Amino acid sequence: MGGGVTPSTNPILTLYGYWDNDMLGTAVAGVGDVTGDGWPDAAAGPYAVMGPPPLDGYVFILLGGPTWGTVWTLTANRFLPQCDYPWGFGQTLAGIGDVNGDGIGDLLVGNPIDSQFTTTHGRVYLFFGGSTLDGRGCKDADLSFWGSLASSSRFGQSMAGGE
Ligand SMILES: [Ca+2]
Ligand SMILES: [Ca+2]
Repeated sequence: MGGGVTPSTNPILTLYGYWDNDMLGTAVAGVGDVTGDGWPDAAAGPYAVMGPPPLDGYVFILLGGPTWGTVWTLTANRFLPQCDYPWGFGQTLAGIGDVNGDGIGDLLVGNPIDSQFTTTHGRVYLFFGGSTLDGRGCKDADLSFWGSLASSSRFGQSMAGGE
């Protein structure tokens, strides 16, 4: 017999996907403090979403600290500018530390199946963290990057961050 920890049968928090069969949990990551309150946060995303409008792909951000259990949402919407192929938004995630120097951690959200230019080139969105992160959409990303349009590169299929 090894180990001294008995797995809990009562999870602290259970999240369910926004739509049936969206496979929430395809991406799960500790992302550092992206809300700016000093407590580390976590994030989860689905595999792919083809829900009824207005919400397509999404990311749930689970706030750490005293507000544990609070969930913020980043969304993608096929009818908004820059969101023409939103279904894989949130398929990959990474907290990347504070890349813009404002003292708050920042977040990458991948959509490796973005195909709006006919190939599955993929796209990665950068969101600067902070108190206004909740409710932002892919059109509100601070920066975004496409993979090569010449091939099905699936840019953003794998991402890693650091502090
Ligand atoms: Ca936080
Ligand atoms: Ca920052």
